Parts: sequence; C-alpha cells; structure tokens
Amino acid sequence: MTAVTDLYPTRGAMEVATPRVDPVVWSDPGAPGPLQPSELSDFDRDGFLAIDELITPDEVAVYRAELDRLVADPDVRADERSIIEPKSQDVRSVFEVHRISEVFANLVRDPRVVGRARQILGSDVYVHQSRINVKPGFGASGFYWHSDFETWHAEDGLPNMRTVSVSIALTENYDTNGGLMIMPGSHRTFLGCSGETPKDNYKKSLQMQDAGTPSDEALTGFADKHGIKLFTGKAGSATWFDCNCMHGSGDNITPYSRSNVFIVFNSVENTAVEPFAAPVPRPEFIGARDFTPVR
Ligand code: 6CS
Ligand code: FE
Repeated sequence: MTAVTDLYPTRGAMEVATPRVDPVVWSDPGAPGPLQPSELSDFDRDGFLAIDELITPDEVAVYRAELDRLVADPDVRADERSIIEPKSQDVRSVFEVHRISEVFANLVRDPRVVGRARQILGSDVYVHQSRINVKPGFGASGFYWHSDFETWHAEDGLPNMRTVSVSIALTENYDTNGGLMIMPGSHRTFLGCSGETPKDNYKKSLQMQDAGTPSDEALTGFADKHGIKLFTGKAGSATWFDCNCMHGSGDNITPYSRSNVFIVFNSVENTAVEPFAAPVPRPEFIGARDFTPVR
C-alpha cells in the first residue's frame, strides 16, 4: 500500500495549527439533493447547519421508544459497544446503533438524512460511526472541547476532511441541559494536539477525552476569533456539522435528558487507512472498516 500523506499532523511534541486544505462542501454548486444552495453556502462558511425539523414528532416518538428499549436491554448494556456513565452507572452511549437496531438503520438510509450527507460530501457515503447519546439528567457529564476529525485522523486513519456528522435531537435541547456548542468557522483550521496517543485510549476517551485535547491558550484564541454557538431545538431538530469543527458540550445537571442519535458519514473516497498517530486502529464499532455505501 502506498504511504498516504499526512496532511494534518497531530499528537507530536508540540501543538501545531495547520490551515485546512480540503473543501468543506465537496459537491458542485447546484448538485441535486435536499439542501438548498444557501444552506450549503452557510455550511461552508460556518461548518454547521441547523435544521428545525428533520424528522416529525411522530417519528421522534418511534426513535425515542427504540432508544428506551435499547437502554433497558441488559444484553445491550453488557455489550462492549455501550458506554456507561462512571458516576451514575447509567448507559451514556450505545455505539454502532445502526447495526444493533433496524429502526436506527432505517434512519441512516432515510433520504432526508443520507441525501444531505451525499450532497455535502459529493459522493456515496458509508457510516464511519453511529451512536445514541442518552445524556440523562442529574449529572451526565459533557464532552470537553475537541475536533472529531483530530481523533478520526489520528486513531481511525481518515486521511481527509470529507466526513460529516448529524446530531438528531430525540429530546428537547434546552439552553440548560448540556447542549452542543460549536465555534463557528473553526473547521477551517486543524489544531494538531500535543501528546502521544496512549494504548487503548478509546476505553477512557469516550468517557473523558485526554489525548487530542487542545490547550487553554489555543482554545482561548479560537473562542476569541470565532465565538461560541450553543445549539438548542425541539426533539426532531438536527445539527449537521463538519468533522473539524471545534465543539463540546457541558454537563447536564437538570432533570431533563438530552438524548440524540449521532451519525457520522464518511465519503467512500476517504476510506480509513492506518492511523496517523496511534499504534493500532480503534475497534470497528467506533471507526468502521466496512466501507459499504449506504443504499
Ligand atoms: O472519539 C470519537 O469518535 C467520539 N468522541 C467524541 C467526543 N465526539 C466524536 C465521537 O463520537
Ligand atoms: Fe465530538
């Protein structure tokens, strides 16, 4: 296999910023799909796009019921693909939910979902990662600031920034219950983090990320330059965001859970190779190695 150029060095001795060389929107202007040209240009500029109602309230009820069923299933809870909240021992996330559940598999191939991903990535797509995040009330912890691509490049071996995530709210996202925060425009700078990837890093990073965490100085610079946007919305709303957005979420100490389904689409032109900054790839339930396009 020919060596793949590492366009985005990370996890070396020093933190280093690299300007993005990849496009944000890979399709040609006017390419067919559910997104309007103005939505694509907003996504290109900001690195995200909020949709007020991607799925209807009736559909939300179906997915909420499926989430509740999965979370209550002892076999799912015991599965290595389930991440448990360290404090409450509640289920925090269930990975590869599109393989575990036919209901969520249908959501992935819904044209309103996969059609938008294809339009942004300008190609057929496959699921790099899927998960349901329960984020129960009364103390579920958030995710510190990070770029997903930094991890997916370093540990899963994705070469280019041709990957898009969608977070579909299954409960109301208030401004108080630990919502997603993104720094608008941060997707155009890759922040390579300092510090090598520990062995089996995923066993810790999916509860509390350490390797791949930006410095306070870098985050202050990003926040001063880009600002911070908090995403709120009703159940059924969705946030599409580029793989390299600097984002995070706070703890949820309210009584109201902030549950979502999170699907990561990668272009079939950007399939995973060897990790760029880790000894071995993460398990396939976190970083897929089956590149079968979504049909
Ligand atoms: O490491 C990952 O792949 C996951 N971690 C976070 C905090 N966001 C992206 C992704 O789900
Ligand atoms: Fe993330």
